[in-house]
Amino acid sequence: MRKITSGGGWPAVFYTFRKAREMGGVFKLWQAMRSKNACKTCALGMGGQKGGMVNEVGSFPEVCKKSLQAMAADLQAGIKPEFWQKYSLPQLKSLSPRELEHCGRLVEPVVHKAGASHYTPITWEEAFTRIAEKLKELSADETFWYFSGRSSNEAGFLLQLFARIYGTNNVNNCSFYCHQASGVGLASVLGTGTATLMLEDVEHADCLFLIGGNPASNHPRLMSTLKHIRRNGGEVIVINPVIETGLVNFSVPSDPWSLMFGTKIASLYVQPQIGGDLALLTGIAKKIVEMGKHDIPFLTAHCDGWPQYQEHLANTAWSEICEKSGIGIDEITAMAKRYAKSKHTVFAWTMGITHHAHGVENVEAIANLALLRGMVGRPHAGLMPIRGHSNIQGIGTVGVTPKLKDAIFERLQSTFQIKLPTTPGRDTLACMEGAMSRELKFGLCLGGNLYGSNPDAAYAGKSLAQLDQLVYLSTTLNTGHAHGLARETIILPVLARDEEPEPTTQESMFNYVRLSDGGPARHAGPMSEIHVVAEIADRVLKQSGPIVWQEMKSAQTIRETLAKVIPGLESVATIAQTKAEFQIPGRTFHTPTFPTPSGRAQLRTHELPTLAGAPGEYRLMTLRSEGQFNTVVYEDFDLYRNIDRRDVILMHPDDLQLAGLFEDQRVIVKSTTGEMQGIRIRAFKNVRPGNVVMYYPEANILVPRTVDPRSKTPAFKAIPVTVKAM
Ligand SMILES: Nc1nc2c(c(=O)[nH]1)N[C@H]1C(S)=C(S)[C@@H](COP(=O)(O)OP(=O)(O)OC[C@H]3O[C@@H](n4cnc5c(=O)[nH]c(N)nc54)[C@H](O)[C@@H]3O)O[C@H]1N2
Ligand SMILES: Nc1nc2c(c(=O)[nH]1)N[C@H]1C(S)=C(S)[C@@H](COP(=O)(O)OP(=O)(O)OC[C@H]3O[C@@H](n4cnc5c(=O)[nH]c(N)nc54)[C@H](O)[C@@H]3O)O[C@H]1N2
Ligand SMILES: [Mo]
Repeated sequence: MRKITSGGGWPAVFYTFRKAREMGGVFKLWQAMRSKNACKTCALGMGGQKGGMVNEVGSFPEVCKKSLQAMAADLQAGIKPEFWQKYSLPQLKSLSPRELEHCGRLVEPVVHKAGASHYTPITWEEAFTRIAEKLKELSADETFWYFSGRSSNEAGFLLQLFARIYGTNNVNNCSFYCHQASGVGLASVLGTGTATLMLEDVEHADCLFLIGGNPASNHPRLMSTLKHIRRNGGEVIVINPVIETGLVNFSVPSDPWSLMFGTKIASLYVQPQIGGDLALLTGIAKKIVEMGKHDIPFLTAHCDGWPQYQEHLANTAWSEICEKSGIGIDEITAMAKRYAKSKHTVFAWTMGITHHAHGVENVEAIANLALLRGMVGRPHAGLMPIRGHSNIQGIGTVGVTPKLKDAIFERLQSTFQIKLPTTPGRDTLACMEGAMSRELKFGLCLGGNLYGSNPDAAYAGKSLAQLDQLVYLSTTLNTGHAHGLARETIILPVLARDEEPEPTTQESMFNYVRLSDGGPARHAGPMSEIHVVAEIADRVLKQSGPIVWQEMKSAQTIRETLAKVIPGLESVATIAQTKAEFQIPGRTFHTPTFPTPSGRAQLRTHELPTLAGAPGEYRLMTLRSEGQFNTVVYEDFDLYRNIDRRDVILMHPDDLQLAGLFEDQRVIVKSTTGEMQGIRIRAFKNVRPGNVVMYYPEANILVPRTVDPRSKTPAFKAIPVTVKAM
């Protein structure tokens, strides 16, 4: 097999043509990809009214493999009615995530009752009746409502509105397993929960810290921005326990020179221990202060807590920093020197930062480091959580959180003369626990794979099994539909974004609201998410004050409501007519005034956490391969890491030698939560010794339900495990 030395490049280009052939020709794929709909994969923000494959600064063509895969999945044929008779539940359970995804598009509602051997197709009418009857029978706080981040603002808003008027705040989204720590950490320091800058700012930065993320696979279109920074002589400093090939060298497919010769991405690559970032970030800050390169006028004029932070840095010993990060003083100095030279620094991060029991503190430490040199509140610099799902940010903006923002709560109550519930809502894991204890009896999932994304997979399966009824609104089959079953499980097939009968809106990670045109339905059976929600609400509530639920089937009517109640979304009322996509006001900070009570940023200080794991254990991170989108696996091969299969553990050759283990050996991997037998070893020199890697979602059997107390996000990336020969 040819060794991959660069991310992107020809493999990505060949892949495009191969996919195009499978999907009925280059023209069909091109048409689908160029339609005016926001891209379906990550939250970098592509498409919308500028047309598919165009980013927010207008550069084209920005293609990525994942957007092709997602499109290909939606272009699949419908699952035939015979399928449900042919495949029994045990058979569905034996299918891999990839096989389930490739069964085809869901086109008719189906139901499964505990003990039955098969799912059975039912009519929409029957499905709605069953759901409405159950909801009428239960009290509202016995239900929960989980949202993934692919649905539109309109669908997300409508469903959370229904859940609240029905009477519960058990409304949450997959952020609790994703970027919640970013929102909480940014809010605690700056009073805002999202990126402080725009894509254009990033393009002009002269230094970018990329911490705990693998955008070469997960946000490929960010790579052209990183390339741009390097070409302009800027620095890209990568902090990651794994050397990701695509972050060393990447061939940007849309750039002929880069495609031929590749572009060096990282100018400095630092490999801390898993979970060592907080110590490392503190170390860089300490060094900056020792070098006298901090911005005292900025710190005194625009920040609170500088004296305490200064004292904390001075009192934290270098020995502790080096031990708890795994990085020596020389490397920390090299990073600090580069940062000290920069005039415009951007700090970007992903799951390597948030998936820890100290995820919020990690984010606060990043914000501290940026504030130390006044890199927030000026153009071409700032903080950038690289978001996951394509509309995860919009889903949060429109109120899909247990606690509504005060302004939204008040506006909803006064606009509609309704009374909203005030009992605290549960976060995602708390809903799973509520299901286990039978406090919760009903769940509805607007997309996603709640079972597959959960820590402690065995627990997740058991807890969902306690529910009376679980309803999934899905486009394709996933492991949740086979392993995450309640006493009664109903799957409702829905339309994808580019099949919606009316335009819908989405928000990118740069706070930019896009308009998707929708398009013709590819199959007769699926229904628009908005229609499904309105039908259920109509049967349960009929009318709530002035809200007639049947009328809420119109995306335009919902947008008019959004404009009235969601601060910053005023112009969505007319966006379908004006086509004017826009930046949400008040979220981009080009001047150093922040939405905190004092208008100043709040520096935070932290104890440095000890590294996870005892002697004889390794620290395990669970992550994504090149060929998957979350729990959906498109192909088993992990291209850039050059790993041929998924039932593997990646270990450094030195660790293998020390433990007397060898390549391809079958081992038992064990954590306090679970064990996996027959896992194969892959020697992987790119991981820092002492740390090991496995693929999510398969490895979720091993992930404990330990959460960061502030964000409620599980520590998916720092799991102590033992590895023993079988
Ligand atoms: N192709 C594709 N694109 C996606 C997704 C997908 O599954 N596939 N998922 C989408 C979603 S929802 C999300 S949230 C994002 C996820 O995007 P990423 O966060 O890039 O995804 P992960 O695979 O979880 O990768 C985490 C990276 O963090 C590193 N890491 C692990 N532990 C640590 C640590 O302790 N410190 C540091 N500094 N680094 C660490 C790992 O080595 C790895 O490179 O991508 C989005 N885009
Ligand atoms: N161990 C471990 N666990 C993790 C992570 C990790 O890194 N390690 N990452 C976590 C993260 S960052 C996240 S975001 C979660 C992911 O959590 P989720 O968002 O819950 O999971 P996905 O796999 O993205 O959901 C995919 C399913 O969504 C459905 N779908 C796709 N498009 C649409 C649509 O347009 N409408 C509707 N209604 N449905 C649609 C399809 O049926 C598909 O099977 O997992 C988390 N879990
Ligand atoms: Mo995510």
